[in-house]
Amino acid sequence: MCATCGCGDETGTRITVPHEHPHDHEHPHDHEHPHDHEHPHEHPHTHEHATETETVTLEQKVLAKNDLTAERNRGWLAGRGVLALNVMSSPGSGKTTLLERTIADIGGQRRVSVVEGDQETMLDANRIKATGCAVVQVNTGAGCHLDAEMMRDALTALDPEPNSLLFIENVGNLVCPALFDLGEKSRVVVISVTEGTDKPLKYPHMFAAANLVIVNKADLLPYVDFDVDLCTKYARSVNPDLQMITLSATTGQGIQQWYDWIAKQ
Ligand SMILES: Nc1nc2c(ncn2[C@@H]2O[C@H](COP(=O)(O)OP(=O)(O)OP(=O)(O)O)[C@@H](O)[C@H]2O)c(=O)[nH]1
Ligand SMILES: [Zn+2]
Ligand SMILES: [Zn+2]
Ligand SMILES: [Zn+2]
Ligand SMILES: [Zn+2]
Repeated sequence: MCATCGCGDETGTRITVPHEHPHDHEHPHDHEHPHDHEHPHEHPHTHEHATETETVTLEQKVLAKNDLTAERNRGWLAGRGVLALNVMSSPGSGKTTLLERTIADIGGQRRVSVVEGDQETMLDANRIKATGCAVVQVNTGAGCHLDAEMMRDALTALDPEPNSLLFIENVGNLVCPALFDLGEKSRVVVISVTEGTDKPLKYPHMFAAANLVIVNKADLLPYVDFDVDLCTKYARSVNPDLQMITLSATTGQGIQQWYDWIAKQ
């Protein structure tokens, strides 16, 4: 677990048992039933929440430092005319597969390089390397996201060519990566049709911070219960400006929309 973003820290955890009787907080029932509510309610108490306060302060400091480094990265990239796209998703939704095909299809027209993020292994970097593209792998160990310092070090190691295209494949995780600006131009979230229509509602921060959502594995739509229109509606309920593209990284159906989107960035 990662100490910086507070995952694994239980102070912010809420446990709510859904129950059937909508009430206005008067609780005039005579039985005892301890429960938590989704909505904020008063609980006047006199003890200090020292630990919570410290955690919040530390998190704010970490994020402020991250954002400063991210701005430096952004300047560094802009100075070279490098277009950086941060690609995020849950594990296995198809980020590396999409990048492999993208490099094969448009790598001839424009230089491409890749920063690969994973907790362990060089597997993804090796897959990208096999396409002939420059790549660095960032292994985060216990960490669940890339941060701006990792990005800075990766950029130094990669040294992308002026006016090239840089893909950042973030660690497979729909939660923490949303918090960390890396200095990228745009954020792309990949979800696949096997994950369920409700992902944008369950991981709203990720979708709120995105510029584009790719619904991948469209070739599997006939076999799974996934509603693209409803997913689009959910995604736009957390971020009305979201662009949505449905495609298949393996068959290539719909993929031209992705290349058109990149060309417009
Ligand atoms: N049917 C189908 N399978 C796909 C598609 N894209 C990827 N896959 C498969 O999904 C699996 C995971 O794909 P990856 O590209 O490794 O996923 P990833 O998002 O890079 O995974 P992590 O790096 O572990 O987060 C592989 O077995 C792919 O072949 C697609 O469009 N259709
Ligand atoms: Zn985490
Ligand atoms: Zn009640
Ligand atoms: Zn991958
Ligand atoms: Zn984290």
